[in-house]
Amino acid sequence: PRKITVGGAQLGPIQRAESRTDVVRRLIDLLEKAHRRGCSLVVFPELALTTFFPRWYADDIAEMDVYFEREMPSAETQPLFDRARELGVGFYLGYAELDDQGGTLHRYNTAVLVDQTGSIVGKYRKVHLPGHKEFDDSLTRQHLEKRYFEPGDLGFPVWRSMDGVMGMCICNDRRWPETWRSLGMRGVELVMLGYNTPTGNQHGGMEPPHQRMFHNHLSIQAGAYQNATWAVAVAKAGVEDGHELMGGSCIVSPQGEIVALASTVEDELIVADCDLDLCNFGKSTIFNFAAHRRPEHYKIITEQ
Ligand code: ING
Repeated sequence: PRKITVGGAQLGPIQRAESRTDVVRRLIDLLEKAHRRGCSLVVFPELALTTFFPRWYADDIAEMDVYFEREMPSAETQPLFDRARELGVGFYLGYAELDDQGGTLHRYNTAVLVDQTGSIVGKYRKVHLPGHKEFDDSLTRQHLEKRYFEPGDLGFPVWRSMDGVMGMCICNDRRWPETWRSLGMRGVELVMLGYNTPTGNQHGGMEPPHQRMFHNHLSIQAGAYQNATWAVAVAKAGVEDGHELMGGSCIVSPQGEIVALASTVEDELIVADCDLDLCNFGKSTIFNFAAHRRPEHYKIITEQ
């Protein structure tokens, strides 16, 4: 069987004042712990190098470029790549990407997949950006990803790596079935994703905490089950400068069952042995797309 031991490296809060160097130290500690527990792949959260800055408004978005990476690896993140290569552990890393395309700056909410040799196998840019673009004073909390990021322009690719078909998405993407099915159509066997999910809503209300966690796991379990794929979903959690993010990092099997679950809102490693061949059952029976899908009736899904 094609077994891969995967770690979900949940991060506790990153305060606005915290340096990348301090954060990279935390990432390396989690990576080394994962290696000690037999992992050959580790998933870090969305925007894993900085605080969740889209909660803050800046008139000139260039003010937020301090939270972006112009290159990956950068000087601050090189130690993580070096240590991962030494230990032979691949990883998913979420970060804010500043891409200079011939003098024009483009900003994306990005994740990279790095293999056990420390080289970048693939890049994904978040497609579903939640929230709003302008300051909205009717809200108790801002969520300005549409202000600081462009929608991803790379689609939902998969990469053959680590003896399987690997896919990535980011945070809000997990709530959209289109994300999972796009990856499923490409034969994905393990979807990695990081998230930063505020607990309070933007209208001052607090959904019952169990409801927010329920929707998180519901989305991931459904996506995994309906596309017969493993899913590793990893939070940045805890209170960042007074703003709370939920935890609930989990590893979900191709049958949609949670096989590993975080119990804290701090730096915490969860681990599971993922047998990629467990995907074969769903892909060859209930979710045998070639045998059962009727795309002639689905056109509406791609309409505006
Ligand atoms: N965060 C949230 C998420 O999709 C959100 C936005 C929060 C949507 C609560 C719905 C409910 O998990 C990001 N960064 O996408």
